[in-house]
Amino acid sequence: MANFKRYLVTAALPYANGPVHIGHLAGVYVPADIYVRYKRLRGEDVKFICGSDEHGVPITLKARQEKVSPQVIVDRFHAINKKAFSDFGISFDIYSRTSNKIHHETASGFFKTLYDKNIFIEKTAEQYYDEEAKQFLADRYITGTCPHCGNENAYGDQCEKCGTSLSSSELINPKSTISGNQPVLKETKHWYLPLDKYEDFLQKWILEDHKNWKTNVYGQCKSWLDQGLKPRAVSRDLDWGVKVPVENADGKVLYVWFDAPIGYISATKELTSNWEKYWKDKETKLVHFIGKDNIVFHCIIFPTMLKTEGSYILPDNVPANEFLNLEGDKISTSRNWAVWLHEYLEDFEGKQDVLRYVLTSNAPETKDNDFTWKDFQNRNNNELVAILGNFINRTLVLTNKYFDGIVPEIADLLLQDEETINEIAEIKKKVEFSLENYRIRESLKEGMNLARLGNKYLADTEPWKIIKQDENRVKTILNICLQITANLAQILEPFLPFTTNKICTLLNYNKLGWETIGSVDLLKTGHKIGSPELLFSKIEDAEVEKQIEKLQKAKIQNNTNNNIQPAKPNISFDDFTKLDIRTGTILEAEKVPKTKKLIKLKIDTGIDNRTVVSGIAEFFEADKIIGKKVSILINLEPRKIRGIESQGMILMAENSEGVLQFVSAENDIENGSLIK
Ligand code: B3M
Ligand code: ZN
Repeated sequence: MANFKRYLVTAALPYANGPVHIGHLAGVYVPADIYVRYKRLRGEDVKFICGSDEHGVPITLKARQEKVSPQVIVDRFHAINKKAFSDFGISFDIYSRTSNKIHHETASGFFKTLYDKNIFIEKTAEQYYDEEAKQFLADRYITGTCPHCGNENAYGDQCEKCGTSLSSSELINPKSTISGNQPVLKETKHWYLPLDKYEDFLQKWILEDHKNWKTNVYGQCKSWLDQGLKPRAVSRDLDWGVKVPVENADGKVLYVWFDAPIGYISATKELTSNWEKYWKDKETKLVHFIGKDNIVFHCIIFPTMLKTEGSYILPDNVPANEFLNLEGDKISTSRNWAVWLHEYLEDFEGKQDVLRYVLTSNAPETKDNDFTWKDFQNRNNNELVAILGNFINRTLVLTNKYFDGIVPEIADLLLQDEETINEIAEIKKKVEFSLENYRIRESLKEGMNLARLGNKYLADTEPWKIIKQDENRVKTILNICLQITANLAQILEPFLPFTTNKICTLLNYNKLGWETIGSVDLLKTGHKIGSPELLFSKIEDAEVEKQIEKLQKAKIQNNTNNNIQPAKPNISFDDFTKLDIRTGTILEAEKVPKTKKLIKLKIDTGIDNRTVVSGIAEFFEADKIIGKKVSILINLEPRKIRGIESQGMILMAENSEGVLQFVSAENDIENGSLIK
């Protein structure tokens, strides 16, 4: 492993179109902060970079919704998020923003360098255009059906359901998100980064030289490279963003994913005049903390940009996390299904470390994980209160009670004491190993084992039982407990900085640094500690129930407002009368083999018995629906589905969650009755 002189750690720049939520925290900001705090505690030279991503369609769409300028939106959320991060103890060295002048200059300078080196392909191609809004429809300005999974609400740049990255020309039934209209194709010129030309370099750099990357990251890169890379447009027809700095480029800005990662560079420039040392010296270790949806941009596109520019270093690691769900459902800003950081900080004042602890213990490092309020309560009550808080409180109470808060001296060390002391150094090694390998969840668990060790030592030695007969023995025991407490104040600092500061205050102690962990001479004999105070308090049922109710309300509101499909365009009466819909009964039903969704039905339509193949198997078991009354469209052109001719279509109602139900007449009306 190379030896690095300094660290440049970046955390994905959140879009300033909404507040930060627990999914962002668990995936990116908490692990990054832990890593950085650990490196600082080791005395390393570290810069921790972040800021708001203020360009791109997510911002302009939000501005359009609210009928305000994009600047109003980014000003609002930049302020909210900057404050929330800081109040939560995320210790960025700088939280910048991409609407800054320094960023516009840096990003356009970067583009210009590549342009002058003839890296880009300049190409005119047809793109979707909204004639009513008079605008080209980039990225999220266009939705349609995903060609891979059939999701009808896929965006022009990505399908959120199956995760595939798309280009708008692939969408089936494209629709403008601005007007709802069907767009037309129109020619426009753009600059493309020819990723295909750098495949060999990327193959080697990632697949051979970075086999140590997390499996989820390595796997995604491999699958991109295996599929073959294509040139990618790095400009857009928009009026919000960094202007394309070449002639004849009116109305064109840099693609947000071109300028945003350059934001890491601009922020470093803003932070220090020494910025080049961090970006251009091979002895700097560059680490990007991101969520899994950002992998391709940080592992393939940005490195290609850096490489072609020529003077920059490339990331040493990109420890991307998977996603955190909330109470069994995908976190969603638009559906308001989230726990917002700024709201948490209000509702749980002074409990930053509880959330930091829960999100780390349950971090989605190797797979998606679920946050539940019940688990939050349990981890607080059964781990922070019962293990960590309990050990430290007992140590401080007993020291005050028996020795007036003065650190007693060690008399003789028994084997039991020595084993306990040795264990501290072992734990330090394990925490270090996990942190160096970005296994943050595991490292917290190891760190908490020190508190477990303390509790076990107290339970085994029972000082309260022997204080009368053997005060000297109790002195030794409490000295060791106090040393464990001081060690905890250091080893847990990256994870629980608010708590470890409190522990230091209670001990009347200043942290000495990572290397001293393992020592049992952190608190000198005769040192006076403060009086005990509880570090954590129990979280009651009522508190978490309130949060669950809050979520439930959001869900109800959503179902009534947002998720119901908008009305389709009007049709003529004649169009309607062409439909022949009848009442019928299901006579037979069997699952179509080797399919997930299909059931083959035999329907009595009143005029005949016919076969219909229906995509309802996810919602119904075949043998349970025999005898059901249904409505059936009988004059739909027959078509072959999996080799079976389907002669009609059963009408189904789909609710906002995608759950299907049969549409059938209320009374026992005879089969073949016309529905009109
Ligand atoms: N703003 C995407 C996101 O928030 C984007 C990250 C930019 S990092 C350079 O998921
Ligand atoms: Zn899809």
